[in-house]
Amino acid sequence: MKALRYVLSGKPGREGVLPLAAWELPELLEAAGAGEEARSAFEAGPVMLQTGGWQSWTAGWELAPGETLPARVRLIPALRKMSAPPWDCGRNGNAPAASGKGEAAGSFIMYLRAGDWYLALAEEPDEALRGPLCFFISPDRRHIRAGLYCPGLEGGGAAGIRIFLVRGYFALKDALGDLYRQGDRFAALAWLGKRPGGYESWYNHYTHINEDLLLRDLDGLGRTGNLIKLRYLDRGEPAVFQIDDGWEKAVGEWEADPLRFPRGLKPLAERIEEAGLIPGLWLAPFLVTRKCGIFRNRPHWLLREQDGSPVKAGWNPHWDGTFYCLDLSRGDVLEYLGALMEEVTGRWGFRYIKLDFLYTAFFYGRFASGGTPADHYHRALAVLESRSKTPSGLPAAFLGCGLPLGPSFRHFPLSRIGTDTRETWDWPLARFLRHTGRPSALLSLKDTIGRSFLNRTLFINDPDVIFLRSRRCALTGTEKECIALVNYVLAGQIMFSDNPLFLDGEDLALTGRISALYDRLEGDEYGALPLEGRGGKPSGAYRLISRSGKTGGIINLGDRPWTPPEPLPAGGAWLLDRRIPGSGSFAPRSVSIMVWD
Ligand code: 9PG
Repeated sequence: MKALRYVLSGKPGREGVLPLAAWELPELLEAAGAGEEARSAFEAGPVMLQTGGWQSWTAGWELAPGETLPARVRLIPALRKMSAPPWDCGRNGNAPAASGKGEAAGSFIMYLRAGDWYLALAEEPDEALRGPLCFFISPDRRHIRAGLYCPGLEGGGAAGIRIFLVRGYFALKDALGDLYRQGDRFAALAWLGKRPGGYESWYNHYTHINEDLLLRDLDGLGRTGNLIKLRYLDRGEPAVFQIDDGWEKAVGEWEADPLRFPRGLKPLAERIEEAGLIPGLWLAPFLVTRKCGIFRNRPHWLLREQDGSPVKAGWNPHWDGTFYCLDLSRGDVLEYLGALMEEVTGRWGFRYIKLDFLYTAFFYGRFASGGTPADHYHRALAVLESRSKTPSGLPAAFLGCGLPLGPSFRHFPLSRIGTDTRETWDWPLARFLRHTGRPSALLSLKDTIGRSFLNRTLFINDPDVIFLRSRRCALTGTEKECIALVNYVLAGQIMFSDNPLFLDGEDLALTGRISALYDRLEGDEYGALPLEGRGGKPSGAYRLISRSGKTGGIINLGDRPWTPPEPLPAGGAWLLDRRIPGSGSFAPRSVSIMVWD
């Protein structure tokens, strides 16, 4: 493993990026100590690229040779701010960009893969974090530049990059696990159980929540044969009941909406505790919308562009469109954040806090006290995390979401690693807009697979929820099964957002079957590797592998049946067989699993 260290000097250039290094692929292979076999694998190709991804909702899957992500979204440019890195967004979302034409943008940990060889470039974990680190990879994957996103840097500090070559998916996980291990990074979350999980309100009600509805859901969880009852409540495992977006007066005004929650949230948190669950709450602490009091009464708290207009942080149809972010360099803003957490955890008693839209801290603007976004982010998180005890002295856990992965892995070992899922396979309108961070079951699965190498090495990966319901859900049984199993084997948290009282006989039968499969699959570690289709193009199918080698299979996310060029190794028995009867092809949008004992 080669360690490179850069002392930071000079001023960051265009879009806030300070150039660090540029290499040709053979130089990197050399630095990583590649032998003849690895070199020829990269020479022969195809070379797949994992960009690492800037934040939870940035595309996290491997890109094929020449493949790039759209440089623009259509119609609503601010949407791009919710997936592309700030150094590639410009002021409105669409360009200018630090990436050159056709270059793919990476961040934090990236790798190039040729067959089972992984050439990885990873941010040095022990350096003072001034970054994030950004990578720019040419379409032919032979030219790679590295830089540090640090607009406002006045000099000082250092950055480091580790370069290494490993063979095999699990060797990659082990190398990263060793590199980023700081004691047992997940020990503090042990009280959430072996696999954190539970109920959240988002996909059941979206923003349309109120006290009665949530109490009905809470009560329902204990009364039907739903997944949370089967796997958590009946087994004495801790389970979360998390209230998502919709409880607040406005995004940026974190008081309970008096019409929906006339008694406030404290009584609700108490009821959740009484029911034996862990009360959880969603917050986007760095955001402001036009509807919130801060926007009107404390306009000086908003981060602003040089011309004084508020920095756009994204666009959300559930709120009032464009939203903005706070100036985290201000002492009074940090005090506000501290007081907010004091309220939520210290007084109301929530102890599973979903902190969302954290990437917004990295937009650059006229910071009141200078400095870089990273400086202010780490300080703001320290404030949020310091108020993390309930009135009875219990610790709170945080779930990071929409979070920049590199700057956050130390703070949020439990984090979302992909886009939002959806109760439809994809979302054609958002796809038309070219929004790669769109809510979509398909994209969420691609992220869960693509970022599985981070699961239990850097994060307990939250893949977003699974669906087992048929009401208000357009997913087929095979699709639901595929999501439920992929999320289980390749990520680390299982959340559920169905109405427990509206599950019909078929839903409960599916639930029972999935739970039994979970039992069978427990205790091993899994990965999934993209399979090539015709002409080296991605086929949409993946080979499922396990560390023990005893379990494997095929995940087919494609819309067509997929025929493997060669059969799975002989001697196995199907645990789940989704081949199309009479043909050797795997059904579209399905997972099939085989075991070899
Ligand atoms: C609440 C939601 C849920 C969800 C979060 C986050 O890019 N987008 O269009 C986009 C829409 C919604 C969104 C993220 C991105 O959802 O991930 O779990 O908490 O906020 O508003």
